[in-house]
Amino acid sequence: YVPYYLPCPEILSPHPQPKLLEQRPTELLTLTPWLAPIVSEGTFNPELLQHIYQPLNLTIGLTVFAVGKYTRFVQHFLESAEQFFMQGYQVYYYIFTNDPAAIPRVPLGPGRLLSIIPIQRHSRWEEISTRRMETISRHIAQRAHREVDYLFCVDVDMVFRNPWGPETLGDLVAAIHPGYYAVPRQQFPYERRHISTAFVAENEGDFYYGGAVFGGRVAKVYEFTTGCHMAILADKANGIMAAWQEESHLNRRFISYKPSKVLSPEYLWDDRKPQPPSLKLIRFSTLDKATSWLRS
Ligand code: 5GW
Ligand code: MN
Repeated sequence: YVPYYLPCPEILSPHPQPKLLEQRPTELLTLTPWLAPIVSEGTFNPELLQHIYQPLNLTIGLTVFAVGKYTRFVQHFLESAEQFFMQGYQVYYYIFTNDPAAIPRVPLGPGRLLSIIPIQRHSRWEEISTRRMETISRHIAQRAHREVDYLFCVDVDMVFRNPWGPETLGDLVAAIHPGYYAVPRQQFPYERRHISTAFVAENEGDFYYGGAVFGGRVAKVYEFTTGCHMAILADKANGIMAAWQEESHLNRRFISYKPSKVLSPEYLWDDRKPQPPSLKLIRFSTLDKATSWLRS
């Protein structure tokens, strides 16, 4: 349990007054209809948040998968995370890989730990991208629930470009997909077949979330990943693979179990897209990888 306001002297130090009647801090929506904050640059005061969260002595876990050729992304990913991810907090990296010897030794800052966890290599790529929920769920039950307070689960083919801090912490956190933030929900690439457990009707859906970033308090991430895994298993039993595999199940689940915090596409961007003026600070972004070449 994280108390929101601590009576520490620093939060009494001067900071700008919040203005109830002033113009909006950003062009983006800042609150969902279920009253979850939508986090983007301008909506929070980093110094104030640091004063609130630093004394809580939290440990933040970060899982990534690096299977097969994707081990080559680890170096850049980790170096950028060392620079920008939860700077000043205790961080526990968990790297799941079929090839531990291929994981480079990146020097880590104080309070930061890394664990390499061997996993099997699956031949079909659909398998790789439907095993993450199961693997994370099991890992939390076996280990991570004791080691971290919050856990983020992200793609490895990405880099941090600007600070990612305690503004991202919440019970259950989703990130808006960079490809669909301006698209009507009828056009979201949800699973549309009724026979799948990931089915979403035309008149359902809030935001289209990316499968490359989710997280929250570790117990909530356990419930979330276990639920997604069960739904994937049910589909498998019926011989079905959802349109966008785990991302389809993640999106289905976030409709029924709303995230308590939503990250704007600043936290899940794609460098192949031009940065729109509504996004002030790109913090975490997909590398322009030669997809076809990597997947061959
Ligand atoms: C390989 C081919 C096709 C799809 C996925 C993979 C793959 C993914 C792989 O061979 N090895 C691997 O470690 N992954 C993990 O799954 C990486 O952490 C990767 O970031 C994540 C999601 O796969 P991506 O990044 O290829 O998916 P998109 O939707 O971001 O392109
Ligand atoms: Mn990716």
